[in-house]
Amino acid sequence: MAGNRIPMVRVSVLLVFLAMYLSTGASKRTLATNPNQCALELPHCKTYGKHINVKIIARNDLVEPNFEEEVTISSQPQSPLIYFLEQAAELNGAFNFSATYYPTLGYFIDTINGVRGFKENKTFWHIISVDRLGSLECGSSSFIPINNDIILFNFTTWAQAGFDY
Ligand code: B12
Repeated sequence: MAGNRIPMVRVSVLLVFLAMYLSTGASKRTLATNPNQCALELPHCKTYGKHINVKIIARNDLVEPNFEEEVTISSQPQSPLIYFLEQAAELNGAFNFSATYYPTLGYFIDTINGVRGFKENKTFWHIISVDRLGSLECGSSSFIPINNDIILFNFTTWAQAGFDY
């Protein structure tokens, strides 16, 4: 009797571990069943629901050479503004940007098409919701546009933007 009980205990322990492994979902995350893991997970992480259209305008009337670029991003999942900037750069070779990540605040947009703001002359890329909210009260990682929003990145001075620091 005692000789039979030991293998039974071993089998039970194995079954308990197998059940725990399956319930964590670990078996579903192997490379064999999900070879393109990043591509599959990115849309899931970024999606906030419905698909929207957003127009992005980058305007530099301040330093030479002046420019204005406009990109309309159509039917993309509603997400923070930074995602639409990424899409604008993907869609239009004439639009590019760089940003610095600040913990708790997200991305600060440093340059658009190579034009950079400086503390020394108090210039920056001011973010404005053209037809709805005016000057944004949060940055491109926190602001989530709604359908048909027009977002202007205007290269300007702190004073012109109303920031008298
Ligand atoms: C000074 C300041 C600015 C200056 C920064 C100049 C500089 N390089 O020194 C200027 C005028 C450029 C600025 C711009 C903006 N700002 Co500002 N700014 C501030 C302020 C008053 C003080 C920051 C500071 O000096 N902290 C002290 C230093 C020692 O800490 P720090 O971590 O090194 O500070 C840096 C960051 O705060 C960064 N920074 C400044 N503003 C922003 C905004 C965002 C979104 C990010 C990621 C970083 C960032 O620049 C600071 C200096 O290097 C804060 C309010 C506050 N009391 O914190 C708002 C604040 C941080 N700004 C804010 C906002 C919304 C903006 C803008 C998005 C406004 C706009 N509509 O365009 C833009 C950024 C646009 C872009 N290009 O991405 C919000 C951020 C809210 C949020 N959760 O997203 C704050 C909190 C004000 C608020 N509404 O309450 N800002």
